[in-house]
Amino acid sequence: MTLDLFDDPPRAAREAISAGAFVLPGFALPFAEELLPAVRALEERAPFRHMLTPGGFTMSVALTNCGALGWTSDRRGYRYSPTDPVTGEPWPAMPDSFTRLAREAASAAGFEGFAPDACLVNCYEPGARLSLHQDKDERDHGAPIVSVSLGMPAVFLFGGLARTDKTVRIPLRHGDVVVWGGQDRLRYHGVLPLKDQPHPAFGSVRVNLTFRKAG
Ligand code: MD3
Ligand code: FE
Repeated sequence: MTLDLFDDPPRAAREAISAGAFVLPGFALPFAEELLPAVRALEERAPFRHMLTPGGFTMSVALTNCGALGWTSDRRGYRYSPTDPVTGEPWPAMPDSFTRLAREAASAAGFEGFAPDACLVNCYEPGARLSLHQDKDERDHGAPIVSVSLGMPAVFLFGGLARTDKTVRIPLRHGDVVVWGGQDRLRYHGVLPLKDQPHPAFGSVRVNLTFRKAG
């Protein structure tokens, strides 16, 4: 573990959760100033919406996308699509600040040359949660996934390759980045219901950027 001496209290610069999963505490903080306006501009063109699961439930997390491909869900299933079903337009391009952050974070975790083509943006209000699931709709399971937490803190659940495997809880704060690759890419994971702990800039929301190579 490498200590970041500029942090007060000091936190590890990079913490391994398992062989292919790393938390980079505060890695996104130097980008935060650019990220909030970029999210605002994105939601103007592709608003956050609550999608329907194939089972007929409305997700408590609202989401949108940017990049060449966007993740969508409806009664017919989950898939990646080049267009936003709400507007009929292509998803907005991935802002440069997003692409740079994802690439640098992947590299800091040992995955060189990460070039995401999809950024799923999740928006959590108090009480919203994400139940245990696997991310397996992407074609390239060899590429890592980079997740950036902004706004209110959350507790992330990190499980195993079977839904019933025990989970560990990982608290994530504004600016934390998590990178998953290798075998850990297909682990079950989720987010506990969010508590209302307003963030000075984001208010009572948590925004999570998830970068993937989907196509
Ligand atoms: C762990 N989002 O959008 S970060 C999702 O905080 C999603 O909004 C969560 O799970 C969030 O699908 C968690 C992203 C994440 C993505 C893939 C993973 C975590 C992962 C794959 C394996 C283990
Ligand atoms: Fe996921």
